[in-house]
Amino acid sequence: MNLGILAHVDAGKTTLTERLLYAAGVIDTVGTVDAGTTRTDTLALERQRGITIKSAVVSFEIAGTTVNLIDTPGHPDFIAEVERVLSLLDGAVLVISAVEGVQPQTRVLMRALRRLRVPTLLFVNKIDRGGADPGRVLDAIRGRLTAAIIPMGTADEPGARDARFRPYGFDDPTFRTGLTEALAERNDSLLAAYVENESAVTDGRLRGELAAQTRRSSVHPVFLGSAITGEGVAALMTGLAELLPAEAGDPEGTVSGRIFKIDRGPAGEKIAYVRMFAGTVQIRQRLPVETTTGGEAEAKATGISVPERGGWVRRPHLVAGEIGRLWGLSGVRIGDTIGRPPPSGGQWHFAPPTMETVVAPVRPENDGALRGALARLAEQDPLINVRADDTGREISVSLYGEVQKEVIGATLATEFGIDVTFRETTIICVERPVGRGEAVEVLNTGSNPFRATIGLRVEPGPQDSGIEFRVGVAPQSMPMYVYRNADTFTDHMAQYVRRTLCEGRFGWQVTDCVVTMIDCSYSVPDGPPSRRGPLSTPADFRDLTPLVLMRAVEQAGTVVCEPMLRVSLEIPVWAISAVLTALGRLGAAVRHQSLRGDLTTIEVVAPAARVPDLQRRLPGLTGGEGVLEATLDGYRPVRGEFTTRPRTTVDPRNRERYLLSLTRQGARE
Ligand SMILES: Nc1nc2c(ncn2[C@@H]2O[C@H](COP(=O)(O)OP(=O)(O)OP(=O)(O)O)[C@@H](O)[C@H]2O)c(=O)[nH]1
Ligand SMILES: [Mg+2]
Repeated sequence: MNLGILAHVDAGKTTLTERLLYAAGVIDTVGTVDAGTTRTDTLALERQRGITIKSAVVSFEIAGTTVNLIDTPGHPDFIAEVERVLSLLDGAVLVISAVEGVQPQTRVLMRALRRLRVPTLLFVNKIDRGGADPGRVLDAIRGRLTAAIIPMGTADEPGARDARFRPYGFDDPTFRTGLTEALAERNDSLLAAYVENESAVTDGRLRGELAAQTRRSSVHPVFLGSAITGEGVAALMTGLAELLPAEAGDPEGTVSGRIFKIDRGPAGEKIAYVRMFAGTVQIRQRLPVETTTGGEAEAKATGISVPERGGWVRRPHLVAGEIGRLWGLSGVRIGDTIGRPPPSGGQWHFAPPTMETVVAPVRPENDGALRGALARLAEQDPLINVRADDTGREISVSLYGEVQKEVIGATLATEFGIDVTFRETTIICVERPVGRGEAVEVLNTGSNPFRATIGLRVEPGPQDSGIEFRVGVAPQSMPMYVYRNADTFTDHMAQYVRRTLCEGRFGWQVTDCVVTMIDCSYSVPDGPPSRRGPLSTPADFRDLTPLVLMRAVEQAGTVVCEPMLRVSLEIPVWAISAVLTALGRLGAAVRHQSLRGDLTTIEVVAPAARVPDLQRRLPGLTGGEGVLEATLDGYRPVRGEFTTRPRTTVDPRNRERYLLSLTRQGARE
């Protein structure tokens, strides 16, 4: 079972992981985050800061099932780490603090887990801490996360060091009735049996139905406890074994796996972490690899290891259902697939970074080394997206926030020996088409440098829909002899389109649009005169697409939109009026306000560009007591002036894009 532990920062994921390893007999002393001795926070930076930065895999056994647990970071700056593991999970535990309750990131994560239908148990942690209030937290879960929860017990003496978790028994009439009703709501035959004769519904049936509905992600059982004292952890473990699915997949099937993490070994060798969905990989076996940019290659694993009892052990093979480390796949990147593409994945689950910053070496002679080091970091975190401007002199990286920026700086200094400075942080905008645009380049005509006919139409799509690519031409007009079938041709065209739309009229990603292929033809030596000529190649379609598409985009026109953040502020009551005045000046709209004790929570939506300013002023306005948390709320057309982004020339992630932009320029001239 591949199990993710997810939560808002500091809810206790790493501490809970440590407890689970201890309870499973893998370790005999419990490490702590505060002393920097846990099994999953192994980076020096994680230990210094007491936060998780990278996802880590550890494994243990419960009741004969091997559990690969993935401890993830909760800080929103490291959401990319969660992004990559989401599509690998058989199940998840979402941890919620019994003191802080439902927090902004809790909602972001639960939304993604429910959208992907990942079977999820909730764990209300820290019942031992002063201020713990499980009743209020359960209400908040129902109100703000999901009403489909089944509390599996209650806490005695919450807020005291010896707080206890008391599981409900099936003989407890209140629990039994509540459970039966909740399950019957989603199962008509159970409902009929219940209405007919309540006492005829057996414990076995209820248990089976609870597991079935949890596995379908229709309901979420809630456990309570304390990762520090270990209370409630045994009950959670039983819940993991009984309620979450553990299906291995078919080891005899066609090989299918996804690479979700890249590390470097002590000698700089590349280590790829793969989740196998089907088939078996043998050491030194040739493996077909499909890259995220549409390329295909063959690779051979020269070494394999799997997690076992808190460490990693070497093995000659890796089978369906397992997570493993592969050595020897030198060309692979995160997101690449091995063998047949797995059923899910590929799409984004969370919002992309909204900021970027220019990085420069303190000593100019380190410039080359810095570029190399950033390329390495981008390999481990594709969302860092290293770009260079037109002149190739300035390098910038995309960012989720200030903490990530500090971590990048510290990593460059300690791992690569390069001191850097960060110049101004700016926001990353997007472009949306405002109208409809069409362009066609016809084969064998003067303006067309390539052997293909391509016609494309661009029109606005629904908000937050991303890029949708449709084909509006008949299969017989597609170059099947190179692309095997219509689906492969469509997939490749979609990739060319997506790549082109990385930079719109003003240099920003074009999004929320529908692109339709309205014309298509290719040339063949023995074709009719209009189509006669050397055989068209995929390169013709790849290189002509940006030319045609950019003309269609020009015609459609685009508007630059800036990221808006939903900001949650927790401030002392006495500071309300000063904070509201400051918010008004920032152009922030108040969405929600609530009071708890002498603290007020205010939720506002404000332009991302203004939030750092608010963050700087908050301590002054609240006597240092204010807390600010922000999540992306979408994009809005910029009012007034907007910035044009310099075009990419060198992007270590995607050299092809560079070549394409040259083709584009050359063709225009
Ligand atoms: N009292 C109490 N403190 C806890 C409990 N669980 C965790 N903590 C403390 O909460 C802090 C954060 O714990 P972590 O385990 O690092 O939390 P995390 O969710 O892994 O944090 P990130 O990975 O940085 O998002 C540490 O100081 C822990 O000692 C608990 O059950 N009770
Ligand atoms: Mg952690």
